Amino acid sequence: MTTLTSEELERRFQEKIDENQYIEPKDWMIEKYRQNMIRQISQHAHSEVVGMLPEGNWITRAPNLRRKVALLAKIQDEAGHGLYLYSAAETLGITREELLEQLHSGKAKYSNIFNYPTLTWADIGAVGWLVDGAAIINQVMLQRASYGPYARAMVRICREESFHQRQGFEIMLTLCRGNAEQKEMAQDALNRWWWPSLMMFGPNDKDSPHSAEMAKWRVKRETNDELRQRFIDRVVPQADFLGIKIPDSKLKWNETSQHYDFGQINWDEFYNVIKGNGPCNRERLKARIEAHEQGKWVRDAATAYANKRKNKAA
Ligand code: FAQ
Repeated sequence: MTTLTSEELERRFQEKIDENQYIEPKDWMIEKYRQNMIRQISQHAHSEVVGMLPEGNWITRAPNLRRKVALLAKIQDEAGHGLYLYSAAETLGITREELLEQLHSGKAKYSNIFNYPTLTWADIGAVGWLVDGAAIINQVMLQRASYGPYARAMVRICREESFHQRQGFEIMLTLCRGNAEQKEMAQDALNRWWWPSLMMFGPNDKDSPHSAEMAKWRVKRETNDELRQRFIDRVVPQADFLGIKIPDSKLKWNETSQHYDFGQINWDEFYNVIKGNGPCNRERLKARIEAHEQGKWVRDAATAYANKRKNKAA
């Protein structure tokens, strides 16, 4: 049996990626790739789970039964996304307990967007329309990410997110076709969610430390700025259709580039939020930790039941 040198293993690893083959859990991989996949997949999982909180806030106050059922279903989908993604991260050799510990201790990040409050029912429309809309644009790309379990999880997640996006847009449409006060609520939600949604794509390419490696490993097949631009180009006509105004005085169609030009993103706000100082960071982490503690009896019961079955089978 020939033993491959680490250079040879690295060369074969990169070749596989360049040929668009998936890297699977049992395959040899560069340690830095493994660590970065754990970072990204777990942050993504945490985002799905923390992302349930701002919407959960409105389940009891949804304006009618149909809205309540759709919102409940959407939030349950997000829980499911979190679970697929935690499972995908676990295939890289980290345990669920370690992943949760990283979230609860504040070591692991989750998306900036979930640190903003949902103040009115229109915010539920804006979250579906803009937040899920941004998530889909990023995740459609990730369906072709080089790590097999992550890419496959993305396929189902994208299908569900597209229902979420339409659910949000329909809420916005209903409000915009309603009375003046309802339309004002929709406009106010757009004003507050627009800029944080643009930040979801991450820093500008020139300030994105992980982009070069993630592109080389074909996790990122498009850059933060390219995806952000696609989102803007897609959403502006939708806002026009709704009859509400995107809060950016610099927003303008550019005939030459065939894209919308847009104003400066407040990156100080972004870094402040992801460092833990956004409007709701503390509240979100507190809610997650409490939910984890209150769920201990369920985990204990499931473990006791699994042990009982194992002992019976032995
Ligand atoms: N929020 O070098 P880059 C959803 C951090 S799912 C917080 O560009 P990268 C569904 C980044 O981690 C939404 N932190 O990093 C839903 C890094 O810090 P680190 C979640 C951010 O990884 C809807 C530093 O900045 N989606 O919404 C953010 O190459 C409604 C430098 O950045 C995903 O997680 C941010 N937005 O690119 C659920 C998608 N952006 O780790 C409920 C998967 C950057 O060194 C309700 N993730 N940072 O400490 C990705 O595609 C990438 O990780 C990016 C960032 C594009 C987010």
